[in-house]
Amino acid sequence: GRKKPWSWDPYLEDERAVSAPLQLFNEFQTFPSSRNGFKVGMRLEGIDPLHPSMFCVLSVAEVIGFRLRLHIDGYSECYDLWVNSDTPGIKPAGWCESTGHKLHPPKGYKSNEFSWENYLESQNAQAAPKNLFKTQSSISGSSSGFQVGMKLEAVDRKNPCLVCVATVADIVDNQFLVHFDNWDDTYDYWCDASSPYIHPVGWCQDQGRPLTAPQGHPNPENFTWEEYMTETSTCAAPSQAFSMRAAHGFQVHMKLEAVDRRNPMMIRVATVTDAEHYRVKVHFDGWHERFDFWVDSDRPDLHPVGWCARTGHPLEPPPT
Ligand code: MLZ
Repeated sequence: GRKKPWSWDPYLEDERAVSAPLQLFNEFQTFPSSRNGFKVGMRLEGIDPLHPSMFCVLSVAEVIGFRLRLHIDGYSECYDLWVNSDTPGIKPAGWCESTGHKLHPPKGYKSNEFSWENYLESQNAQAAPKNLFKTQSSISGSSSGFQVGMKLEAVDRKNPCLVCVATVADIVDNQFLVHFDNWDDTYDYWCDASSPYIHPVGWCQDQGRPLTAPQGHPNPENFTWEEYMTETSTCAAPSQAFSMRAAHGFQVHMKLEAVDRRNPMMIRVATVTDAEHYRVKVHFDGWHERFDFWVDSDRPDLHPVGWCARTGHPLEPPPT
């Protein structure tokens, strides 16, 4: 006979499981209020995830439901990235120029010889219309207090036991780019004032924790902020600007839909199997525990039960 398609309701009943309540998800995780209007071939600008300080020329390579596969023009497909169509990391063609950001041109073009007009013509392509991009809901002053060049102490997300000397390197809407002094941009990350990974100057000292000095500092053991900020003529981000968010409310056993990081085209049936203040451990139902992973609870690749059905994306049921 024909197999009934998999669906959440009977599964939750059989498993005696609960779905993670909607209010635990943020605006980039919950059911979207807009449609995905992007079409394959459209061009746009956006952040290169491997170099978060760089804005690149992107093209829409695939559209599935609310999600997009983006290709970095001129580079290998292995750098393609999947995003939700409301990600703040993508901007319309011309955004860099109008906001004073450097646009990294497609491979083979020099920065000074790239123009959107000529490029679109040569590619016989269309720029993604501006109205397809989510406009920042919050007033763009909500990174208030943070300014480019200000210093802070930040967790190195690639080496999470290190808190390091860092600088606000860029600000877009209510997000800012954390850069580690004298390191390359592969450690950079975007966050907002409520991130639990950033602290004001002096935090490590107050906490009795070691602070990692800038790379190449002549005397890292005896680093002092006062000397360093004098030498570099910089100032500290004001401590009132930091507004660490409350811990998430996810609990063990709650069900959700999560992007498979090994194959980010797929969204799978998943369960929270452990939790910390700002992270959850995600297990893919029916898969071996070795595929479990810890992730920040606010990542836009975690979604409430029903998100795939609502947005027209396939959901991978547990293997039987
Ligand atoms: N083991 C690494 C640490 C890098 C830390 C960078 N922090 C911003 C290395 O030395 O490459």
